[in-house]
Amino acid sequence: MKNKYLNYINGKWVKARSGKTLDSINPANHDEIIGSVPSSSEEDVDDAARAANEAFKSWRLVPPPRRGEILFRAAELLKKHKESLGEIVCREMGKVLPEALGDVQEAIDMAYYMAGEGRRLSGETVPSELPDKDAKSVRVPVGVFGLITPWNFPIAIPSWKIFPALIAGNTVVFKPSSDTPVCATKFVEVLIEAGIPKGVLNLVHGEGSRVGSAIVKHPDIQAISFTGSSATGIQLETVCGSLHKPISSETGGKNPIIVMEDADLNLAVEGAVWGGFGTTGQRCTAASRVIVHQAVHDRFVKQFKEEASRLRIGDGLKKTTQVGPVINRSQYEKILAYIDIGKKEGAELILGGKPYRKGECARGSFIEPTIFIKVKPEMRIAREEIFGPVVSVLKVKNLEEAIQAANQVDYGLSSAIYTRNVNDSAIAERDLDTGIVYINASTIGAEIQLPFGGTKKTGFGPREAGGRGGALDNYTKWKVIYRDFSGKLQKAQIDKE
Ligand code: UN1
Repeated sequence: MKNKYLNYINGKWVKARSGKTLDSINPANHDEIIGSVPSSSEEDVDDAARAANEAFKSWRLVPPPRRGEILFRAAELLKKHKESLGEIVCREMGKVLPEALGDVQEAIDMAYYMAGEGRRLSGETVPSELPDKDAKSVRVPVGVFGLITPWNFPIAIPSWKIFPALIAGNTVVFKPSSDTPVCATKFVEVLIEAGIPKGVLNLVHGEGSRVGSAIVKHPDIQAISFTGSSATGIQLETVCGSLHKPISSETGGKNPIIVMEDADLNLAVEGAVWGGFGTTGQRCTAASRVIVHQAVHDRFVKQFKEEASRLRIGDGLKKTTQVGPVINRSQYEKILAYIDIGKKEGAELILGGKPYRKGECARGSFIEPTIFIKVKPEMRIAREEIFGPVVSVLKVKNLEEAIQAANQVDYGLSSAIYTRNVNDSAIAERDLDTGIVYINASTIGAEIQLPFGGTKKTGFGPREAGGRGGALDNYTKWKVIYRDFSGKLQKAQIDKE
């Protein structure tokens, strides 16, 4: 018997109007169906958008500290359900259990953080240039937000969007990835238990091409936040542009680790292995390039290959596993195609490069950790996002060349430098053109209290996470209020005496 999950619209669990469903499968074992969910269409999005629009009328008036109490309860409940949520993340998305628990933890952190924002949400109070008049700016909600999320952080990324949207007084139509719909449903169940009123949070499952585009075009949905591929991001940005609809998108990355000649090599190798092969390379922040100073290149490569070759591949639920499967068949094909491209471009494959089919792994989509050396900056494997366990190593002469190679891509999410030289670290911090820079730490593992996002084709619009300068700017708009209590007509800029 397969578990059947539903949409959540206007406070009720409902099927798609068409009655159609989609199956979600375990990437570690394609025979295991995690559950079926509605395959929704425009009419389901319409129901959700209407409900969200109606609920906005009262939710916007709930004092933010009261909204914060609901988020605080959500945090406590997420803590309580952490193990079971982690397990479902592991089974449906494939990441290893400790990372799956980290995914849930990121949502817990975000819930507490945004709960606190309920008592801050501050604007400015400034003096007026005229007597008996005051002036202030306040943050107001935008309205109904369409939130479209990916499969690689199936709990964390929805939390980055849903919690700031709700604390600010918006209502939501949430469309999770069709690869991880059960995680999203379990997450929404917890939020309902925390007391989110009906219509405030609506969940609509289905294919991105259908449901995602219906959300973006719906006239009752005032703004969009999207995380996913660059190609889809650009498509959605184009549609939103033509509709004059704000969108923030967080898309690709091609994140470099620079290893200088004076680096702690053991630490750099550990960072490269964790950043390159953690989450099977399926993070936007994954360290898919390592740029190594020629003086330590050969030693680094030898050690990196040794460490990576020891990684244990398998089902993420097994305690010994370090690298899980890749999400689905089409990503599997895409990653293998990139490995082929790398070989044809003349890079040297020194590790992996093949599907991994030992024992039970034959039933899932597993690929060996793969390392290419002699990669040149202009090669496609050095420029394009692969989103799998494939790392390209580039050799450089000095810091200047390293930074140039690091910046020579269309993306700019995160970057890292391993060095003991304080001046080199300062130069890297200044010149690396990415939204996040790590010094002596890998490219993954951003914390929620600071803005997350990047430069160039990595993103568009305000950043995710963080408070001011990040998520709050995305989910609120400014209103400025002047109050004149002089009882007479006063003219700004003109009444100078
Ligand atoms: C992503 O891959 O889209 O910084 C998000 C990190 C995680 C989030 C990654 N906290 O690696």
